[in-house]
Amino acid sequence: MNRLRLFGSLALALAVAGCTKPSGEPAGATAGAKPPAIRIGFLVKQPEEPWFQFEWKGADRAAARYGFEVIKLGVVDGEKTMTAINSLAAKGAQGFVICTPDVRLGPAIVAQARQNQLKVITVDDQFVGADGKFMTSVPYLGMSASRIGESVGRALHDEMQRRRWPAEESAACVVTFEELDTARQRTEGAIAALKAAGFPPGRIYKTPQKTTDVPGSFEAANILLTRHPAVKRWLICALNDTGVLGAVRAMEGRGFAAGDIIGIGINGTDCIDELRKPKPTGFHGSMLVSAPGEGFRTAEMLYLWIKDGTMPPLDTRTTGILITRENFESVLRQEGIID
Ligand code: FCA
Repeated sequence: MNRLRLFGSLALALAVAGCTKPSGEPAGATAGAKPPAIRIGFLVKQPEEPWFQFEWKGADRAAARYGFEVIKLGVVDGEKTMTAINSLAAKGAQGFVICTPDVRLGPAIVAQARQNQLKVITVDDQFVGADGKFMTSVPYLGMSASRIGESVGRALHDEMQRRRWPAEESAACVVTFEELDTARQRTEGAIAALKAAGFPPGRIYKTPQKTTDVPGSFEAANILLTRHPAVKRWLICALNDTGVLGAVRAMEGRGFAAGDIIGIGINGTDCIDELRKPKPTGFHGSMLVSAPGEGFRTAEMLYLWIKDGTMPPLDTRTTGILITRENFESVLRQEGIID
């Protein structure tokens, strides 16, 4: 099956407005002169996270297909981001795709890009302007966060019913990171679907993670477990796989058996080792979205924008499918995520 099939079949260009100024000007080409080689940056906030490594893989595939160069850089904070943009310009790049370490850096990133005549596409985390609103003039590709979150909530409830858990002994641990919109939309979606399925709203507990890594969600879940010692069985959701993994580890640390935990993540890329463990853990599954597909598509859009002046759609959303221990190997293989 075609590698980028999930992405291809599920990606949906929602809105293309024609009125917006591109965030960079076309690289100048003098009549008769050979056009400069196309070189783009692909900047990500958490280069250690498999999700972003798979996005890079997808960008590399686009580069191999079209014959351009990708410079991959981790940008863990604002300072690194600004340095990276300057270094891309110095290397002769004409644009970059970015998942920013902080969405509020949007205006500064756009200004720096303009100064260096670089085009910008955002992936995953949409820029927020000084007015607190999304910067919808910068092309964005990311998850249909609410819908994916709702699918998580429904899948949690289905699995709980399959296991015949009594609602009065169960609760939902929702590890949140609400300062990031896509994260908030995902966890709110999960909560809404749980409520719609009939899960008692008073047994849905949010707990904020300070950092979006395993230690951050481990700590958040531990605080919740201390507050609710009477709960016997837990559902878990979070912004991504990593958020759920930390909470699963916290529950294991408190003696909960795998059968008394149902954790469902988002990404599908950061739980592969977990799903491969010979014995099932409380990490039940994940909503897989194609990271290579997102990397390929954004790099391709940027390349065509630079080469032909084709303005990318301003808002493209992707959706996902549930993977569990039963189907993950075959689905991830089809996606080109594992060999
Ligand atoms: C955010 C998260 C990542 C991934 C991405 C699509 O950037 O931090 O793990 O879910 O959205």
